[in-house]
Amino acid sequence: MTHPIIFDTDPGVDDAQAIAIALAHPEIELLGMTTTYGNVDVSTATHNALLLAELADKSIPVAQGAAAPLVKPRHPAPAHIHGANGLGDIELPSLQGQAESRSAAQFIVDTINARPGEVSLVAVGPLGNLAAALQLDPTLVDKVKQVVVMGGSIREGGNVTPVAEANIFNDPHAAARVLTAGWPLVMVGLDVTHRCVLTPSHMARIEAGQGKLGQVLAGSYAFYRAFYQEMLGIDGCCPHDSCALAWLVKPELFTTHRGHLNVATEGEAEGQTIFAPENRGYIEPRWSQTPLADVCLGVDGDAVVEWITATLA
Ligand SMILES: [Ca+2]
Repeated sequence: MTHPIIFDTDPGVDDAQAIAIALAHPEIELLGMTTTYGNVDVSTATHNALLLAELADKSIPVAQGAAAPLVKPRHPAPAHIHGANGLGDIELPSLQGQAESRSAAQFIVDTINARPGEVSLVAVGPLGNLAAALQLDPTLVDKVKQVVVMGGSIREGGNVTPVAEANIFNDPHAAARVLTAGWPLVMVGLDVTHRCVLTPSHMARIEAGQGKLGQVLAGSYAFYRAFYQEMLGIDGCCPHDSCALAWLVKPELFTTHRGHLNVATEGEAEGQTIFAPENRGYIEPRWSQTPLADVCLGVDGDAVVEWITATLA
């Protein structure tokens, strides 16, 4: 089965690897990329998305989107994790192509409406573009095939606050709209991405298999790896964004639970994702009133990392 997708992204080191997978995997048809601020400014995200496709000798439409959160002020981009250029501050080749004139949200609306019921939205950055697309065309909830979100955390705790994962924290108001919109949605969060560790030997296989793109992936990985070593004490990286594509193509490697999602938009728990399992009663019904969604809570991490590596080797 082939999966036509729109990839919504803020590249970003782990985004870059996921983009390489979306470009390479025979069962993924990459219809376009939409960009957002997050790991980098949106103009840098757009530049990197275009460049990564060029390095793979592919011509893929890229539409630029959100430059800032819907409501809250923007935090500075995390240059200590992804580098100021989003790709580990390695020297990058020059770019030939340019972005679409359409906005990311309009691109999402047009692309899904052109093939109703067929297109999956895979979102691996802050969720402003998906929120904006929903506002432009609320009927997307019935026309998208599925929405796969890399973001959030249920049991694992957060990575930018004690309870919040970065993509959700970056725009909790957008995330609240997207995660409760009532479209078919699966959340691939830290509960599973932290169980996947891509080691230097996996990366060596990827570098060898990806030509010019492999050099960029390997160079940026080296920078990202230093951060992981310092912060988490592991020799390797969690390939967060690639896990969303692993779910798309190999859902059998994950355990999902169905229930209701809510997002804390303000206060100490800002950006926390709250999961109420289906049919579970609580002292008040308020956590169980949002539409049902699926969340990944378990994964065969070794198999996911092997899938990533084999796709790119
Ligand atoms: Ca990302």
